[in-house]
Amino acid sequence: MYSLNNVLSKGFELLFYGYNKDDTNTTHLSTYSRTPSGLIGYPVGGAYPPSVVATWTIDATSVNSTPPYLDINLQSVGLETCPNTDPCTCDTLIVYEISDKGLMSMRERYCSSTTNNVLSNAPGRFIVAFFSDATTQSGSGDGFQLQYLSAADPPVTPEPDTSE
Ligand SMILES: [Ca+2]
Repeated sequence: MYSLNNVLSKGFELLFYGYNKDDTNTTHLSTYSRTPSGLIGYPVGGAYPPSVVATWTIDATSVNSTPPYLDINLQSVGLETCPNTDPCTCDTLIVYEISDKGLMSMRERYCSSTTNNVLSNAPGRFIVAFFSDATTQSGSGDGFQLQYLSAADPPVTPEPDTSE
C-alpha cells in the first residue's frame, strides 16, 4: 500500500442512492488512454443505441513534465433530436477538463448536432462522456468523432527568472 507522510492512502468510498427505471439495461463503456494524440469515436458505424453511458479518459501528461496543451476537434457530433424544451434532457456529449491540480470542470456540452468545433488549449488530461437516454428519437443519432493532438497555439508561459 502506498504511504505518504505515514498516512495510508486508502482510496475512496462513494455511496449514492437513486432511481433508474432501466438500470439493468444500461450499457457502460469505459476507456483509458495515455497516447498524446488520437481519435475517439462512438459508435463505429451506424446509429448509437439507447441507454449507453460511455467515457474516455485521456491522460497525455507524463511524470515530471508539465501538462501539454491539446486541441480537441469535435469533427462531428450527431445526436438525436430531443423533443423536450431543454435538449440536454435527452442524449448528450460532455468534454471535461482536468487541471494539473486534479480538478475536473466541464469544458463543453453538446446536446444537438454540430461539426468542426475546436476546443483549443485543453489541458493534457480530459474526459469525454457520452450519454444516451432510454428512448430513440428522430435525427442523426450517429454519435461523434473527435481528434485530439498537440495544441497549435499553446499559451506562452514565462521563463523562470534565473537572475540573482
Ligand atoms: Ca436518445
